[in-house]
Amino acid sequence: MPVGGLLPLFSSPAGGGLGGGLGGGGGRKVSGPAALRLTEKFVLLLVFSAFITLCFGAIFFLPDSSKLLSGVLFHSSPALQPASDHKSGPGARAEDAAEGRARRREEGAPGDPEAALEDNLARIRENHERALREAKETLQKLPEEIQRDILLEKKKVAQDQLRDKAPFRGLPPVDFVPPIGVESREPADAAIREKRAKIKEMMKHAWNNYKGYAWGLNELKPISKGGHSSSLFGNIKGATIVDALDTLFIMEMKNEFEEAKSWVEENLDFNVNAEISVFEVNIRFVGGLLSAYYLSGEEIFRKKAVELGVKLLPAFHTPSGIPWALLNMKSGIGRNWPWASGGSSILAEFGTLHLEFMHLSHLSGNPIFAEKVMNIRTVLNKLEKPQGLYPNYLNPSSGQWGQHHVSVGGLGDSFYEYLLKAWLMSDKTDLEAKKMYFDAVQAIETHLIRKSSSGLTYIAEWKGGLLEHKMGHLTCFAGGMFALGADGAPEGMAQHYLELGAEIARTCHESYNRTFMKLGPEAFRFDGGVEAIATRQNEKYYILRPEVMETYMYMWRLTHDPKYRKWAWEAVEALENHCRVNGGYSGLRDVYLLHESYDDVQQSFFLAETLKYLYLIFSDDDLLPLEHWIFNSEAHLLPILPKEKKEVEIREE
Ligand code: DMJ
Repeated sequence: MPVGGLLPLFSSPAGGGLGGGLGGGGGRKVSGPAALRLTEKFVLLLVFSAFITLCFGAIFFLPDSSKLLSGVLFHSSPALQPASDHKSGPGARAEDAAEGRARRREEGAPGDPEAALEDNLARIRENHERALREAKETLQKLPEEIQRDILLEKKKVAQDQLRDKAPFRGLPPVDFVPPIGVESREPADAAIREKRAKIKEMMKHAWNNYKGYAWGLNELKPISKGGHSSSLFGNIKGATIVDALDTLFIMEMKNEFEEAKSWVEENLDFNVNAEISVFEVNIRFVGGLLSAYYLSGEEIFRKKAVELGVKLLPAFHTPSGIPWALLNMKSGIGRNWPWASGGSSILAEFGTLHLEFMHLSHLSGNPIFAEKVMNIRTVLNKLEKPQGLYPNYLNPSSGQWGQHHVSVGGLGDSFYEYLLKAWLMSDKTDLEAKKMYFDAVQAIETHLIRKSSSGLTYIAEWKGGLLEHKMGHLTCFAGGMFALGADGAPEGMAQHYLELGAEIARTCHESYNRTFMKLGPEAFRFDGGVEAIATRQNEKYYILRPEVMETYMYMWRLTHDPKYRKWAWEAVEALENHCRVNGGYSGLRDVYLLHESYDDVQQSFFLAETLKYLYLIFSDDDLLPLEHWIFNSEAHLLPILPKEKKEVEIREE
């Protein structure tokens, strides 16, 4: 159908004006110049809208221009180069920069601004052409056809919804498998015993204050002594309770665990009319409930986990099956963060559902959860990856990448973690996940990992081919990840990955050590003459994050190098000196200040992760052995599914 078919007013009986060209004659009678001006205005409006759409497209697909400069101007050197290769002294920085640029040109990629620009232009052209093609196709459709398409789409979504709901009339009985390594012996060494007891006391302080001032609410405000609610959970309540369950269990705080369980039984309600973050609710609530079930065998946790999993299914009702970031739990309507590149979903969000969803299928006997996350993988595997890297943004409607930003920190981090852990959790049978993980890590090493002038290894961020020499606190989890994956590394690479983990741990320790409070900033930089230091005011805060303790925990377990216990204890002292207040533990606004400026939030992940990892560092290895347990991204425990049990049981209807 030609465009004119949609615009009957274009043709005049005289065949003049725009109508002669577009309408092909025979159209409705036009009464005069005023009407003609109206049609002209309409056409102009259409053209103008198309133009604006294209401009917006260009903005979304162009890399951040301020970062173009930083990528070109700042030096970096490959992390694999030995530290001694790095010159010190005043001339070193400029030479390094020149070497860096030459090397990037040889590689023909990430740092070459011309190639990157060319690349970006080609991508913009391609995107514009696609947008134009799609617009033309839509314009060529009859209104009835468009309406039919909409109805079909609606029907498909409704069918999907029905299908997702249908099988959940009840849970099949399962035999609870007693958990391995949950009864902990007291450490033999008295000094270690004392330290572990201190960490348990910290947990009591955090829990009792939450209980006293914010019971049943999501988080505690330890300074103002009240509840703190975050929009991440909509109006689901009790984030701290669900997040803390397994820490209470392994610390043998039995009474507290029982009161938490009763709260879940009586109050945890998912019938809420509010928008939640699918990722956050999954890692904290689904993960926390699954973990509590696997540790205690209490049916209520399995029931609640599956009930919540079902509520999350409508998030996957997108054309590609890549889930929305945000979901209204009542209406089942999803959307993405408004700031995310052109309506994209976020890699670290949709990529951090796999472990929990595989267990939901395992515990419910229903394959639907596993199908949803396996489809994410299928979509990812079909896409071409720039330089082998995974961009942080993926559009759920087109199934195409958004902005080419890559990060092992915020927006990307736990996607990589879940690839590795999917393989481990499958009892090493999920070879696809293993391949995806090691391929991704190889690309990350080539394009993102660098060594500073003084020899600190760091993981930079990649924006449209250019590097930003900044590492987030979140990125510090990667030390533990590299070490955990070392065992399955390609031949001859195991030691290398263990060392890489150790180097990242050292860099993150430096980021703590170079502050006044001895707690790390949100992000630290390796440019403008600084190393492992935050230079921007809005990156100097510490919100009780766990990633550095997480890496120390894996490094301790895998190497038993005493420095990890020493570093962990430094952090305990810093938390006690600067974050502990009468009403619990608070985050800090600036870790470089001489006096505490509190943010007045006790994050639920402080109880779920930070204190749990610290406790494990001062426990024997037979408490939650790594051969039997996987920690989800919120440090919740999921057992490895033994080979013979890994198949999802399909329930007879
Ligand atoms: C936690 O909620 C999880 O570890 C998540 O994967 C990243 N951010 C926080 C802690 O910093």
